Amino acid sequence: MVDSAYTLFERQQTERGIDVEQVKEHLKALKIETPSWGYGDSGTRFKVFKQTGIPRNAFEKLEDAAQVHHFTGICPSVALHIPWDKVEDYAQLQQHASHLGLTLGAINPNLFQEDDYIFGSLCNLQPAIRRRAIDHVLECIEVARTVNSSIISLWLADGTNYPGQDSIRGRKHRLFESLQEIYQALAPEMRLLIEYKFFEPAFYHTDLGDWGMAYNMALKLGPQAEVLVDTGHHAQGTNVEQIVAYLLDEQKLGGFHFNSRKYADDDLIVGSVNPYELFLIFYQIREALADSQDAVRQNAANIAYMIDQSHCIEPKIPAMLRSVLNVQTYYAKALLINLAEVRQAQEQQDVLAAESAIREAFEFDVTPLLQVVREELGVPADPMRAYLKSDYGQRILARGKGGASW
Ligand code: PSV
Ligand code: MN
Ligand code: MN
Repeated sequence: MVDSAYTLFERQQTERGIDVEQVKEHLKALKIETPSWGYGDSGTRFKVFKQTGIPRNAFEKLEDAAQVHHFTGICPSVALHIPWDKVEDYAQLQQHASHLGLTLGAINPNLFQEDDYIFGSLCNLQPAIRRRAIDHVLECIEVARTVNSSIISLWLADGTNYPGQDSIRGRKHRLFESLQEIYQALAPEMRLLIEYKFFEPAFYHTDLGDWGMAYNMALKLGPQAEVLVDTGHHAQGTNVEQIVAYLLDEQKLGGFHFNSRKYADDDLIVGSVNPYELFLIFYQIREALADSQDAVRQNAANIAYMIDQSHCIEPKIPAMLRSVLNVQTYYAKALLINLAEVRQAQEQQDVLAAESAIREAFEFDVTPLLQVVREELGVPADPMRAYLKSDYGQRILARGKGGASW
């Protein structure tokens, strides 16, 4: 059944001029990092919902993440958030990860949950508070060294709520100074990913409010600093794929935090609200992977794909599986875009043909392709069904209620 569906798919795509073997190689190379905080209890600012079976510590979060990797084969690393995942001995945590077949990925310093940070962290007017924030990031760089991670992923809650509350330019200068000290502490193989968000928790102005501000900081800091695009962090109607294309062209796209949004930073399952946007983001990446400039191709090949979602009404592991499978699906569809056909239509300024060449790829059913790729990766053809049939979800209920939050 799978075979005949795949044979048909392969023939159909080959006739369209798509190299299916190459598509499969790209799909096998895709790695998506899942966030430790996606396995903990979470909620909204109104309520944290406690589920039964939630990991009680960072070690158990890794055990849940290992399930996602076990059933998909494409999630070998886990992002940590410090101090949410604070442990006595990070080398021991790394060993635990390695026993589970995982590595530890991006280290996310937390600069938003201390009373001291009420008026900001790296941008704070008070030198002592900036010092505290910088020291925390430096500590995270040490954690990264210990666990062999090469990514520090920085998001700031810094901003103001009222005009005049603080000097916007003054804060910009303080931010750059703080970042410079952090940048200098990076090991040569490390990358500093700078994440932006246009609002929340600050509502009047945010110190890193958009990609331009993050880009400006990254550019001035140097080649080890890049921009992180969290898909939920944009105003309604923003053309996120244009930002992706622009950053790729400047070789400053560090990574993604995938999620879906409807109104604000909702952190819904990626691909659940606007799958076409996700597909169009991958179209830009796909095009960059085939660029004539080495540097652009290299940037496209080194993007850190990460999920940033804290599911509050969904069961955690299936929600993470759904997210990963959605990313894989829309990447697969983007790989079916015939770039030569698009280029030809562009040269002829045939708007409808160009749009059609993009949309056509989106409309194919990639299930047979993904089933074959998964078979070749040695994972179940239907990871969600296989996980639900396993007894893992039942077994973890013994952990009881009251696990770790975020
Ligand atoms: C902030 O909204 C954010 O996207 C940052 O990446 C944080 O580290 C993360 O969410 C926390 O969930
Ligand atoms: Mn994020
Ligand atoms: Mn966010």
